[in-house]
Formats: sequence, structure tokens, C-alpha cells
Amino acid sequence: MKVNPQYNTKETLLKLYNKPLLELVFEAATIHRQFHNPREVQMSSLLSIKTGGCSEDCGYCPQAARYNTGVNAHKLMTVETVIEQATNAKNNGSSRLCMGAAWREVKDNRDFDNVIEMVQEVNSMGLEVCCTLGMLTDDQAKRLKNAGLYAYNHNLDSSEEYYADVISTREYNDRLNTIENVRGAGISVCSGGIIGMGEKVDDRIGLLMSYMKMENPPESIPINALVAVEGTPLEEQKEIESWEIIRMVATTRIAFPESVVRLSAGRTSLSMETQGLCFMAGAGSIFAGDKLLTTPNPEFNEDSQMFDILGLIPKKPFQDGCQPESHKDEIIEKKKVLAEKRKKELQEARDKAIKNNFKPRVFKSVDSIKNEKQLSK
Ligand code: SAM
Ligand code: DTB
Ligand code: SF4
Repeated sequence: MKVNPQYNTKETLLKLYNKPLLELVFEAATIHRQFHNPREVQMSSLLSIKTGGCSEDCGYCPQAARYNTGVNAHKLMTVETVIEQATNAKNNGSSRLCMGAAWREVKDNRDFDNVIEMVQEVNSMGLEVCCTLGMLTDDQAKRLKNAGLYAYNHNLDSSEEYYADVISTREYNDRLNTIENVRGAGISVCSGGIIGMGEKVDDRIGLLMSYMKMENPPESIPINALVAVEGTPLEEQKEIESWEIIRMVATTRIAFPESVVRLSAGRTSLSMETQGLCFMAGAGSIFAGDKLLTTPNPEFNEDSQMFDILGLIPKKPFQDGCQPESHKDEIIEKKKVLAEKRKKELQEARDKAIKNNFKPRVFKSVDSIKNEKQLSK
């Protein structure tokens, strides 16, 4: 049961969301236990592989170049650093690595070739690989799938109506198209939203309705609480009440029984008791490690203590789907062949020159000629 037929309209979902809190939690906990192991929680590590300097104007985002948030922009991380970070994440108990880039969309360039290599490498370490790189074309999604990508995160963030109040540089439909491309390539879809941006409850329900209308709803639905970052247009937003996140998690759980509900950004402001109620109400995944993309998150040790106290266990990788195979990438292979050919040609030219007793012309710098003249005086 991908979607719950009892709650497939705006009205029924809204009624569900507004149910007496503990009744809602009980209903969500019951559904959760029918479809998932309630003790298992997936730990997913986030890694910002390309930080800041983004051209978009997402009102919540500290990585948009136009806002003064103090985030230092960095170019794409090297494949070696990604492997190091993935090793740390795995050693700390994470079963998934989500690599995020502050891009509007993916461009077919050397950076993307490197991301393909990162996906191949991390997949070969036995971790579920997820990426969140902005908008994707059909071909780019296929290339990522071929490299061994398990999941792609692309959030709708809110209802279509509220979206336009928060972002003006792209449209809701652009996001829906990317999700379709990801789905079409056979990649697991991770898509959710943010609460606490000033939206109404109707917008939260509108977000869920967008997924309800899909032929296949996302396998994973992150629920983020806004991290109000100084310098962004949403810096003044007041923190949500703990029961709002519990309600949102529980409603999502009941509406999409098979999906994994991810308790995402904003956990540093949630007590262990609130998080406990979220797990009770069906949250099956968290982002682990002391940093999200640019903002703080609870430390591994803190979460490990919480897991002990609440009796939770980290979920192993590939429980919900097989590990994808990493195939050779055509573009990278072509580039390798070309580089090899160039190297060979150069070597042949050198060998030929030596054979012909060729003496290379030596150019001297103007300064060294002047120096020589000075010395000979
Ligand atoms: N640039 C890509 C994109 O927009 O899809 C990927 C990175 S973007 C930072 C990933 C998601 O992080 C956003 O879609 C948004 O839902 C979430 N996010 C960003 N800033 C946030 C904040 N301050 N609080 C909560 N969630 C946030
Ligand atoms: C998601 O829904 N939340 C994560 C992940 N997907 C990529 C990102 C949260 C980012 C919070 C702000 C920051 O750290 O920059
Ligand atoms: Fe750029 Fe993504 Fe941040 Fe929007 S959410 S500004 S697209 S990094």
C-alpha cells in the first residue's frame, strides 16, 4: 500500500493532521508497525561536496550567493576527500551517504564527471549513495543510475501555492520534472519539505497532496524543520512548536505507509522526548553527524546515546532495495582513451625527435638574459 486510500484527499488529510495529538501518534505508530521494523532507524550522513555560491533565491537557504550568511563558497570536493569522508561516515554507523551540491542544476561538465566517479567509489564501499545536485535531465539521471546511484533527493519543499512565495528563480513544475526524470531512470526518489517557513497547515497538506497525486510516491520523504539562518529572508521565522513536527511526521507516515519518513533538518532544537515521539509516530531515518550541509546537527555520540535510551538500532544498508551495480561510464571511458592516445602520441614524437638528433630550442627569460649580460661585463 504505497498511499493510504483513506486519506487521499485534501479534506481527509487535513482532518487527520488535526486529530487529537495522541490519537494521531497512535494511528501512525500502528501503521508504522505494519510496514516497518519500528526499532530500525536509518542513519544517513550528509556531505556538502560543493558549498555555497548558488545562483538560486530559495528564501530558506544559506547557500544562495545573494544572501550574506557567512557561508564560504567552495568548489567541488576531490574524489579522494569524498572517499575519506565516506569512510568516516561508514565507521560511525551510517548506511547511506547523501552528497549535496549548491547547484541550480547539473551541467554536463568535468564536475559532473567527478560526481560520477564519487558515486562509483562510494557505492563500491557498500554504502547507499544518494545525491542532491539540483535539477537533472533525463540523460543525467540515467548516467547517475549507471554509476550506481541508489537515491536522489529533490524536495518540493511546500505546496505549489506557497512555493512561489519562497523561491522565484524556478517553478514547482521544474522540480516535478526532475523527480520524473529520476523515477524514469529507476533511481529511488527522496523528496519532502520544510515546515516553519511561515506556511499554513494547508500548505503542509498541499505538499503531501503533491506526492499523493504521483503514480509512484517517493520512497523517502524528508520532513525538515526550518533552520532559520541569519542573512536569509527567513531569518526571523520563529521556531516551530515540537508538536507541529510530530503531527507532520505522523500524518506523512499514515498517508504513505511504505515510504521512509526522514526526521531531517532542525533536530538540534528538538528534545530527545520530541524525537522519541517522532520515531514512535513513524520516523525511520535521520541525518547523522555534527553537520547537515552548512548548519549544525547533533553529534554522532549524542545520537548514539539517544538510540541506546530509546532502544533504536541503526538500519543496515540495502534493506529496502538491492545494491545497484556501478557500470563503466561511457564519457569517462572515452576521456581516458583520448588521454591515453595523447600520451602515446607525445611519447612517439619525443622518441622520433631523439632519433633524428633533434636539439630543442631553448628559450631564456628576458631576466636571465639581462643577468647573463650583467655577469659578462
Ligand atoms: N541545490 C540542491 C537543491 O536545491 O535541490 C540541493 C541542495 S539543497 C540545500 C537541499 C534541500 O535542503 C532543499 O531542497 C531544502 O529542502 C533543504 N534546506 C536548505 N536549507 C534549509 C534550511 N535552512 N532549513 C531546512 N531545510 C533546508
Ligand atoms: C533534506 O531534505 N534535508 C537535507 C538533505 N535533504 C539534503 C538538507 C538540510 C539542509 C539544512 C541547511 C544546511 O545545513 O545548509
Ligand atoms: Fe541553491 Fe539548493 Fe540552496 Fe536553492 S536550496 S539556493 S538551489 S543550494
